[in-house]
Amino acid sequence: MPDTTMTSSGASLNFQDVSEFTAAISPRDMVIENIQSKILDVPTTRLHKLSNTRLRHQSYVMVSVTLKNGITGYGEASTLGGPRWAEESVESIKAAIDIYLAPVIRGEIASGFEKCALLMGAAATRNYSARAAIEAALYDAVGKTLSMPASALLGGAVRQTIPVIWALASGDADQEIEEAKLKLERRQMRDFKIKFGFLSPQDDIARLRKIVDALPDTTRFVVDVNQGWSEATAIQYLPALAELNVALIEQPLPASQVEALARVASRIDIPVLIDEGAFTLEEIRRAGVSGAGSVLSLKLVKSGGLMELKRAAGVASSCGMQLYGGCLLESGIGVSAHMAVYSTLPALEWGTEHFGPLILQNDLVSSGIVYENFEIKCPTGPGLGVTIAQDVVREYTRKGQ
Ligand code: MUC
Ligand code: MG
Repeated sequence: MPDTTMTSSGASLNFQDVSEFTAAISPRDMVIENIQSKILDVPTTRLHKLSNTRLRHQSYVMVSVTLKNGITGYGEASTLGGPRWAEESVESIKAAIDIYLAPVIRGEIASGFEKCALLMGAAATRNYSARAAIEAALYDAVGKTLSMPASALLGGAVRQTIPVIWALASGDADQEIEEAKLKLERRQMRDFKIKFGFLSPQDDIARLRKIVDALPDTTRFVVDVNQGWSEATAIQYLPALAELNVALIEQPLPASQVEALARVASRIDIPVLIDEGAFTLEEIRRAGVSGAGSVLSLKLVKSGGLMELKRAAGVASSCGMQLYGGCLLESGIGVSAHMAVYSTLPALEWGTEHFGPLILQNDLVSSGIVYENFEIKCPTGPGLGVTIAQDVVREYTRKGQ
């Protein structure tokens, strides 16, 4: 029987619509039946160097979650050069998923995102990448079931595209200039992140100067030291970066040195982008309140899930921090999970750096990720909105796992 109720604003709610809807899709159809994980090693187009690691291939754990209704959702955990950027490795991620996380959510209803997150958090502390990969797969499966994009389940998209930057990280300035010019010519990226810390500060600055001189005056540069400097080195060399008009200095000091980073931030004219130094909501608040970072790099590897990533953005904003859509060289699967969140944030002042699919010799998705006019389009299809390239996945799946 139709039951129509008026709201305080005068709009009518027709409960018959709701019951028809629930009759069509019962939560019981979304019971999690099967969770699989596999390690993939995907070759990159060139050597990618960071202060503390380097890579010629990028490793992932791909997760698939199959529901009672037969629908499968996919998620991905990404690592950079082994357990170096963070403590998780693909091997530890796969073990955490198979042994500790999958058993606690099997039999749960996939759309119970919060409950699943609580169960996973209780089963494994930290292990953020592993937990985020599963949660992404849940959003993909539920979105596909309801024919809705994951962003709609996260509050709804408020932007359709996001400006995207590219990282120059070979250490060879001539190669990096050529690479940057190609990105500009193809209208893929016009701003660049320069990875520092694997050369001496003097050599890194000479390299940067050469790149700055060769690119248009309008180019915006972010310098990421990946924890490679001490406070003294930062005080000595950051003025040279300010002279080169660097827009953001990312994580110059070790992650734990929040007070020292706050001292550095108070002396320089470049905003500090905090990355490895702030994973949890408490760490973000501490960084924001102490002045150690005026911009936060958001990443699933630090938050452990899509909902928590939204909360991270909220906490940072509440401390007056601006937001930067960080990455860990994800394939199109991980990119789409980040985009689902980034597209819904009230503010994302610095755009994103999700260039991962373009540095892989082959992306793990065959459709859904589009770079155009220096921006990345936020996927709009059901779930994460991407199609898995099953042949590519087969080719790069690690043997004997
Ligand atoms: C990082 O530290 O920001 C993102 C781009 C890149 O080259 O490295 C990553 C991780
Ligand atoms: Mg970084």
